[in-house]
Amino acid sequence: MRSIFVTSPRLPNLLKLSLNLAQILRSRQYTNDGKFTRKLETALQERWGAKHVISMANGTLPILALLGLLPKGSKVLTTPFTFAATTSSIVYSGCFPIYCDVESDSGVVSLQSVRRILALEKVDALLFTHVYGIPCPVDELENISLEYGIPLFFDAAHAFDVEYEGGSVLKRGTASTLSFHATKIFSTGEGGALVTDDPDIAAAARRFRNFGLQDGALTEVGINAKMAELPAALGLANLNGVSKEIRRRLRLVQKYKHLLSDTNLRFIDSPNGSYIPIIFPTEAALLEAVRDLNNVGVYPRRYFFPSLNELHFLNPQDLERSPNSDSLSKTVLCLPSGRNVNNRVIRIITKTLLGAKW
Ligand code: T4K
Repeated sequence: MRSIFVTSPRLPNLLKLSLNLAQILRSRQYTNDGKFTRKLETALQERWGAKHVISMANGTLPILALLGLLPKGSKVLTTPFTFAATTSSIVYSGCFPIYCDVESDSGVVSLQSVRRILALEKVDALLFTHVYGIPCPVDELENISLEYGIPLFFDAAHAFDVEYEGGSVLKRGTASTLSFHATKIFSTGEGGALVTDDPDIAAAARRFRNFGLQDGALTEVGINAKMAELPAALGLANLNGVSKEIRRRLRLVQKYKHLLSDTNLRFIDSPNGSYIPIIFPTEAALLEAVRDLNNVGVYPRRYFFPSLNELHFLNPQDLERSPNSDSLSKTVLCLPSGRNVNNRVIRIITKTLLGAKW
């Protein structure tokens, strides 16, 4: 069997992509707010009913753009069960991460933990991840954001097309960020975006991604975070297939669940199938299963390991421990969901898991 990785990108509409590429090459405009990046931004705005979608070169840059709005030294309440980019961006921006714990069954932020920390410490902003696309408790967090007068940012890297209370979850809070990396359900190769209804944040993000330039004049410190035309063209050729891809992945989950129903593995349900996470009873069981899967050429991934509060270079300031994040980071494994995962591959994976000695 060919190696099976945790994911693989869906192929774009090749005819559409070739036509897009030909246009870009003929126009000789490769970047700097070109036709295809603008077209992609408009398509995404319409898709989610969002006022502003600002494309960027990857999904880390929009987080940096938001944190750059805070004074240096700000304290940002966040969770340790997420990809390194969420916390690294806080540290990189000269701010301090303060961790609260997550829910034990989903990995999204625990409201009780947020409340406990806020009673102990003054924080300047909230940054929470919709882990595996599962919406955070958005309503309650918006109330907390209002009550404390602090911005609420969502790292929505996994939450493409996720709905919350009848609308896109990306429109909630002060702003959300997305990743369009090759491993995501919608991909531009590398890419990302900031989504907000706030015109001032949108304008600041546009200046941030273009060296701090506004209308040709340098107004502040910025960097180069622009998405180029080629990734935007790839995204536009991918966009029509995303809903189908989400449905395909959700069907895969049902098959995995069915074949593993007699085990004590617990599934975490991702609303858009961006990941297929399962929770093992112990870390030893997970490691055993990974070894057995690797032996048959299957490479699942430990998203997210370790719990980020354990990394000293990320300046952890734990006001309380994060037992649920610690436990999930040790016991969650994401199963393959890529295009090459067919019925035969699922049977091999589930048979291997069933046969493992854990
Ligand atoms: N916030 C959150 C919550 C995030 O999860 C992420 C990124 C970010 C922020 C930052 O967004 P970006 O700046 O990355 O846009 C991956 C991705 O690099 C990263 O985007 C993602 N989250 C993270 C969870 O996972 P790796 O190190 O696991 O990727 P890699 O290269 O090992 O790829 C995994 C598998 O995917 C490979 O075994 C094969 C397959 N693959 C990979 C690539 C790159 C392909 O089939 N094609 C490809 O081009 O980090």
